[in-house]
Amino acid sequence: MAELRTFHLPGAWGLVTLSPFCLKLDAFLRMTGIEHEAITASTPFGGPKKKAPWIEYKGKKMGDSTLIIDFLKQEFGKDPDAHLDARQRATIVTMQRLIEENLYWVMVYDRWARNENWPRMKSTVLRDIPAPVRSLLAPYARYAVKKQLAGHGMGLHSTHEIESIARKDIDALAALLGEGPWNFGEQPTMADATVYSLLANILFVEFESTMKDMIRIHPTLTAMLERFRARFYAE
Ligand SMILES: N[C@@H](CCC(=O)N[C@@H](CS)C(=O)NCC(=O)O)C(=O)O
Repeated sequence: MAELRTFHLPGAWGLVTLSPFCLKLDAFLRMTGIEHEAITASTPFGGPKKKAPWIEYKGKKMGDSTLIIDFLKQEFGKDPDAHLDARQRATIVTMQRLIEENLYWVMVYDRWARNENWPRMKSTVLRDIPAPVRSLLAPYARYAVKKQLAGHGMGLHSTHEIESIARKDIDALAALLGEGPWNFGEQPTMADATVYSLLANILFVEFESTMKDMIRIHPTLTAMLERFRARFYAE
């Protein structure tokens, strides 16, 4: 058994996981080559914060993708951002907040609140939950996520308003990338991994989302996502 075990939610359509936070951790591990055993969990409830991803390391559990990555950078002395200056690192923090604290919630809205995506949600993200439990849990999970959406505030907006919020964020990510090939020059960093973790979960999946076209109108951004996939997820 590997010393480091990581737990992520199920994947589909070629993505190892349909959770952006889990995908970011997975991408970090691939970029750094840190040895680990990746385990698919059917729900986030085994995590210490009841959210995915989480890790088990030296008998301890730890949750939150960013806290885990910061810990692993220290513990294994591997950091894809080691060569960046303070301003570039600060930019990554601001990009991460935009992606995870704002744009992520538009993805959640698309998957959980749009009726057309609900059957696919049940057969992908929730598919490993045994059928009798799933039929009881699924409507409750949907209700709980809609409550989270309202609590965050994203769920209080009209669809039109949500789309304009998403467009602004995606345009900003495209502008930050510029001509590429990566956000900071010739080498991928956690900026690229973080962008990939969410945008791949919009562009490369079969959930309906108006954000697909918002991404596609930026060929450089789409090319970066394809490049990241080819480099770290060639299988
Ligand atoms: N800040 C956390 C967020 C993790 C998170 O929200 N994960 C989602 C899956 S994408 C989850 O487990 N949600 C379950 C819930 O909120 O009940 C991180 O970076 O790991």
